[in-house]
Amino acid sequence: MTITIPALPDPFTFDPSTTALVIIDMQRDFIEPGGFGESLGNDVALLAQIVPTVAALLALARQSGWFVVHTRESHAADLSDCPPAKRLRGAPNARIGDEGPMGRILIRGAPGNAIVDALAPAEGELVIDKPGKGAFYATLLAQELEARHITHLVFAGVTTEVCVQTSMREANDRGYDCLLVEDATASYFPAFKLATLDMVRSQGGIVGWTAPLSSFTAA
Ligand code: TIU
Repeated sequence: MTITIPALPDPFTFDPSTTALVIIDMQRDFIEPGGFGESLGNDVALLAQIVPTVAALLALARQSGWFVVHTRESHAADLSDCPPAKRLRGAPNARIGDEGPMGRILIRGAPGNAIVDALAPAEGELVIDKPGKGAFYATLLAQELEARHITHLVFAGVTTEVCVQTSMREANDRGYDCLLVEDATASYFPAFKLATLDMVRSQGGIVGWTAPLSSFTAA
């Protein structure tokens, strides 16, 4: 059974049984004070605002039988998967791996690296730890999606122009039809979010589609 929803640049048609919701990096490290996002000098309140919308999207996906994937940007405790080029950029006093108010910054298993409570993964949902900005780089995401015959990906999460856009471009190059939910994604830079939405759907949907959550709830 396929469903068609209003979207840009044109309507988006998908079959729930071959669709996955991919929620990118809704982690305390980006959304709460004291984590990686704030260490880079950002106002994290801009990201916290979308949590209720992402929660509503997650509830809809669970109810509709979509496969659900959560990602976490994270590194091994010994930093063996964190290139020095990544670690040395950003704030000099609070680098990846340094001790912060929520444990070691961006380190797998640290309290700050967890997904926020309101969006906690449920049993049977896939959690992908990713060392890069893209969700496919150095992870098993491609194999996991292929094994489930997934063809369509609905994206949400943070930040729009960094990890969400990188992951969506990786997915687009792998042949997935991708849609970004406009009000379920956020950036520390609102203008970058708007620019990303425009980039994705320009040129006939060069990277994919965008639509608000209301397009799905109406359908
Ligand atoms: N800094 C920033 O905007 N984002 C990241 O570092 N990672 C993600 O987007 N998850």
